[in-house]
Amino acid sequence: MTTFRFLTAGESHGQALSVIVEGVPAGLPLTEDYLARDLARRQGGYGRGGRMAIEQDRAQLLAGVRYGQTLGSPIAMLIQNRDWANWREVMAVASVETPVPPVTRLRPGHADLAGALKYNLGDVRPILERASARETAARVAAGAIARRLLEELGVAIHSHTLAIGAIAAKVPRRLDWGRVEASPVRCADPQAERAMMAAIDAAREAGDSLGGLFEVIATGVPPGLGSHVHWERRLDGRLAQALMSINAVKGVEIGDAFASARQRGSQVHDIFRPTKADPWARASNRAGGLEGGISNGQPVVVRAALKPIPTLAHPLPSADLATGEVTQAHQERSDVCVVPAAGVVGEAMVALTLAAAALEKFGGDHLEEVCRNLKAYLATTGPRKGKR
Ligand code: EPS
Repeated sequence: MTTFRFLTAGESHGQALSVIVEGVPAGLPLTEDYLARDLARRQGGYGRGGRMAIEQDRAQLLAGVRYGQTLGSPIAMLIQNRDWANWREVMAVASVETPVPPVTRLRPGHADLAGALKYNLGDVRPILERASARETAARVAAGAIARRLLEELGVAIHSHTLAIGAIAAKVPRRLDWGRVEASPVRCADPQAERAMMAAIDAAREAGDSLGGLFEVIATGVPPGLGSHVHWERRLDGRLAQALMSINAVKGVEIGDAFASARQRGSQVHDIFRPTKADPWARASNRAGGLEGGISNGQPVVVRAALKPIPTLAHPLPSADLATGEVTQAHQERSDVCVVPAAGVVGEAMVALTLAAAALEKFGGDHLEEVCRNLKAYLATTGPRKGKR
């Protein structure tokens, strides 16, 4: 059986990011323009730094697609780093006569120290280049392919900003995704949006950074993805890992997990309220569409908490990697707040996880086969009518 998987390569200021996505069924319509949409969404968001004015991310499809359709072979993509032109010496592939001075001032909160110790380095440059969230551009390109596949299966994935710093959004009952997409902070609440932008301005002025919370919602997810039978097949665990792997994410929540922990079972669990259209309809979705590590047919709802990014214009007290002496942390051009962009990356990671789980259940070599398998399965998901 082919497993749906992907692998990225690339340093933040190297020549390019590259991605290979494997296990995509043949016959899926796919274009570079489709991928460009999510890449542009990830580049946006109030609070980004100067780098985003340089980059114009576009994933070039190098292999695995012909005449606008996937072939079933591995798909290879390349995203050029425009900024590479300014980093040719620092990030030269071949050895150079006079290497640039090493970066030794450690940034608290960054991978600098742990990475340098682990890889036996006297320069944190090789660590920070790959630890950089630039890599998430490659994930978003891979995630767009997963999204394209999921669209064919009736699944839609959106995200929005719940909080930036101490500013929390009032989430309306019905989310207007058009409003979210038009919002500079990807927030559904106009009042919170203004306060969030002001908070970002204030942090920028103070040479500081801000974290926050985003939520990803996947609708149309069929029941039965993931499994209760082994810990690593549980879809909630797989989604948690996928989200936790996003740079700066330090917390993940499925549905209303943290609020539910403070309540009684009778207030938490989603009671059944059958309708004509759906015998398994629920009165609420506090479980975030997952029970027993399996999707239950309700929207999948996951949230992630980002710490404020650790590169600060007013650097924190730190230590020097070479001498161990107290110094100020390294300062590079950076972003002030990446929560809006992280939501788009979150969508990609959810898409990649759901696509893998969907292909495990409905997998086939061609899209038509996958759709046929899904349709046949859905025909069996009604009330059991005496079935044992
Ligand atoms: C990042 C630092 C900044 C960000 C970068 C992540 O880049 P630079 O050091 O070139 O100014 O803009 O994010 C991206 C380049 C991107 O595409 O998201 C970091 O240190 O993690």
